[in-house]
Parts: sequence; C-alpha cells; structure tokens
Amino acid sequence: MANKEQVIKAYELAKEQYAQLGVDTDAAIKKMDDVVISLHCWQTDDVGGFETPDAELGGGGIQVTGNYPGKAKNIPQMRQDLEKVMALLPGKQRLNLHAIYGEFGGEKVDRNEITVEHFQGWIDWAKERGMGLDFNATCFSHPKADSGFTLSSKDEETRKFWVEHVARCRAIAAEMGKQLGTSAVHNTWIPDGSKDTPIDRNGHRTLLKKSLDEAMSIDYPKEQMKDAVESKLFGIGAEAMTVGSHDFYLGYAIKNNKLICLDNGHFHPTEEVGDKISACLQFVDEVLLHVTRPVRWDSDHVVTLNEEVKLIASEVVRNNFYNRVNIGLDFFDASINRIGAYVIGTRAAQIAFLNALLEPTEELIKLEENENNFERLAMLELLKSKPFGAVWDYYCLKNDVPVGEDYIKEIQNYEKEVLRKR
Ligand code: RNT
Ligand code: ZN
Repeated sequence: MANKEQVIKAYELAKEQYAQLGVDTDAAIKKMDDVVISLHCWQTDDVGGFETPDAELGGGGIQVTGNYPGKAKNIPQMRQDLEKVMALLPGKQRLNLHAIYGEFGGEKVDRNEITVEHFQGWIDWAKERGMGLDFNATCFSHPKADSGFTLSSKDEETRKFWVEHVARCRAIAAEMGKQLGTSAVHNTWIPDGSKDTPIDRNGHRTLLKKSLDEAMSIDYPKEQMKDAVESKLFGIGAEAMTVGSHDFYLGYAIKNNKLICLDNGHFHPTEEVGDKISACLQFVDEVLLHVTRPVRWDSDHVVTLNEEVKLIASEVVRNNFYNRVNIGLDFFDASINRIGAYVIGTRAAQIAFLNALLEPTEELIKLEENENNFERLAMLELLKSKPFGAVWDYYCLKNDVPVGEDYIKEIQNYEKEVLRKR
C-alpha cells in the first residue's frame, strides 16, 4: 500500500522542481478537471453487445483476439464492471455506448427499430452518477453488413436500412444529451470497403454522401447532440479501398460542420494524429478522438503512455483545446483482465494529459520564436526525467483512488471475487 505521507513528501519536492521551471503543479492538477475521458463501453465484452445472449463481433474489418475469462455477459455485469473501473480512475469520465448495448429485454429488436426506450436504463444509470453519455450507431455484426457495404451499399434496401439505423441513433443521442444536460457525441463509423481493387470507388462514395445527408437530415440543438464521422485507412478484408477515407470525411465534416473523429489506429503508421488536431480545427469547430494503440495495424491494443498519445495530449493542452476536442478511447483486448485493460489504458491517457500540463509551454514558445532550438530540444529532453510520477501519485491520492501499483491488487481481488465466478 502506498504510504500517504511519502506520496505527499515526494509531491512537495516535485512541486519545487517544477516551480524552478515556472510550472505550477497545483494548477496542472486543477486543470485535469477539464480532461474528461469517454470510456468506450465495448471493452467490457469484446464488442459483442446484447442483442442476443451470445452476440459476437462479426466482420467490419475489426477484430478481437483472446478469451480471458470473466467477460460481462449481460448489462448488470457490464455496469458492475464499469463501476469498478471508474472507482479505480481519478478524474471524471463519460460513457460511450454502441447501439448493440441497448436493453432489449430478450426481444428481437432490429437496428432499424431501436428507440430511446432501449437506452432509458443507461440514461438513468448515467444520471445517478452525474455522468454524460456518448453514442454510436453499430453498422457491423449484422447480416445486412455481410456484403461489406452498409451506408454505401448499392442495394437500396440495405442502404435504407442503415440510413434508418443511423437516423434513430442520432435521435437517441439527442435524447441522452437532453435528459443528462450534456451534449452527446454521436459517432458514425462504417466498415464499408473492398478487399480487392474496385472499379466504382466513386459510386460508393456518392452513395455514402447521400446516405449521410439523409441520416443527418434532422438538425438537433448542439446542446443535445453533436455528429462525428470517423475515417479509416483500411480494415481486414477491406484492404484495397475504404469508402469512408480521411479525405472523404474531412470534406464532409468541413462542408457540414460536423466533428471529424480521429482514431490514431486509422492512419499510415508514420502519420500522427497529434499533428492533425490543429490542422482540422482550423476548419471544423470540434474533433472527436479515438485514442488507441495500433501495433503494426489498427489492432486496438490497450493504450500505453507512448509518443503518439503524448503528442495528442500536448496539442490539446498547449492550445487550450479542452472544449473543442472530445476525448474518447477505442481499444478492445480480450487476452488480459478486461478491467485491468480499461484502467491501464485510461490512466495512460490521463497520465499523458497531466504530463503535458507540466510543461513550461510559454517558455518553450519563446525559445522557438527566438530560434533557440538547441535550448528547446534540451528542455524537452530534461522534462522527460522530471519527477512526474510524484505529481501523478498525488493526483490519485487527492482523488481518493489507488496510488501507484495499488490498483493491481484491487483488480486481482475483483477477478477472484467477481469475474472468475461468472
Ligand atoms: C473501427 C473503428 C470504430 C470501432 C468502434 C467499435 O475501426 O475504430 O470506432 O472500433 O466503433
Ligand atoms: Zn475508432
């Protein structure tokens, strides 16, 4: 168990060291209130959802690997897991739901039939906890997605089916935002693409644009819901062409003032999402982030504190983009304890933000403007060995959540007491 006095002592020393650089650690901790992370619900059960008791992720070019015991098998278990996760996280979270996680009461409710009543339980749950919700249409794991095309399908019945689904999901998101008093981001990601070289790229993109226009024909107040569209480079089984590419959606978002969703697993490995934030925000009001960890491809590994995530956090912090960047997570790992995956990944993202807040940004900009580029690089290197962990531990202590390695034991106990008994 972390020793409280030691954590405080270490923090006091760290505070002095950062003060010498002109960084106010107390202010950095305070600013963490503005860093609200939306927890993706789908790590609880490997993107299965509860349309049927044995629902599984299917198609769509995304994949879950692993069969670690203890996954949530129903909504009460899912809520229990999410409550455990949140009890181990400092700061405030939102919950990001997918449409397949409705409470369908054992009935067959198809995607073009869902309504807010299937999500009222979630809204009430979120309300009790003072949390916001975000939402996603689910355009995969469905027979009508098996052809590899949904909103961009040339089969009119299929296309209309998915238009109806997305339109309903937006209405549900608006109702969530209205009841909870905090705007829900509704994100549209579709798997559409082709394994081999297609001929009619243009035909499918024309249809996607038409479908988005139809699905988004109703305008909701932005205090209730905000639309995001998520691009992708390629998926498994859709290697040759993705209909909803970055160029496509960035264009769509700018033209229609929608949010562009940047998932850092969805670009060429040498591209950096951190670099895209300030580029996109010149032309759209807000962006949505899907923070993830691609390993060689869009593998959705648990987020860790790497250079990619640090740059993303720094770009938000340096530019005060807290109100323009919505932070969501997107990973699913079934090979390790799922609660552990959430806690590691969310804490890694939070650590990246706190780390970014402990930077003397104004000083660094001065160095840059004076072309003191040796000094700028030296400072960036020196910052890496500052006692950042002491500030993080103190932040956890202040939030009354496990400090340092203490969360490991908690998760082991939860596994023994709850997960292994499922
Ligand atoms: C898929 C997208 C998408 C999904 C979730 C489950 O490549 O990243 O965001 O991961 O909707
Ligand atoms: Zn994503």
